Amino acid sequence: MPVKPLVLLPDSQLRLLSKPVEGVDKAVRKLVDDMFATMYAAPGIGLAAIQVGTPLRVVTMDVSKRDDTQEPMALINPEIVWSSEEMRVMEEGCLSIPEYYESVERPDKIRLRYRDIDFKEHEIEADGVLATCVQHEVDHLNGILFIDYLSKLKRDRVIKKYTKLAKMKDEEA
Ligand code: GNR
Ligand code: NI
Repeated sequence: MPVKPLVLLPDSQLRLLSKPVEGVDKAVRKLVDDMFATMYAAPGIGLAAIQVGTPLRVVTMDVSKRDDTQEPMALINPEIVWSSEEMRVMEEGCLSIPEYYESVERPDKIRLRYRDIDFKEHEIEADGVLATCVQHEVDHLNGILFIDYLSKLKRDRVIKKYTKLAKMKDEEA
């Protein structure tokens, strides 16, 4: 289960529209395994396939609070089929934008349709951290980042900072 390198801002891959999975084969199972390894190593509570460079509609997630009770979830082709009028604000971060956190307002509750690792369809309701995380991950599948919800001033500042950092790393290499 190798840990994969994360795709970081301002990499244009993060703006791709990820493609639906047609069925779960060996390659998709390996992708999910690698994504769990990468997500837990980071550590993060969610990961979209594009963050490891694969433009498929695959998400891993674990919003459990304690380390000793892992609750791994793999979401294939997740779709938000309903969201509440009621909103909530949560501080968000993203593994593709390391060590940057900002408050984002999103629907408080959602209804999620997805397929599991056996390609079986499920529909669940989510609220709290799970609802926030699902919305953040589904956004990734559509090329949207949480900084897109901030003011243009804040967003431009963040992009500039990470562009500089990427250039510095490039020159090192
Ligand atoms: O690890 C993560 N934490 C987090 C916190 C608040 C809202 C969303 C997230 S997702 C993030 C991992 C990530 O970048 N997933 O795409
Ligand atoms: Ni993210």
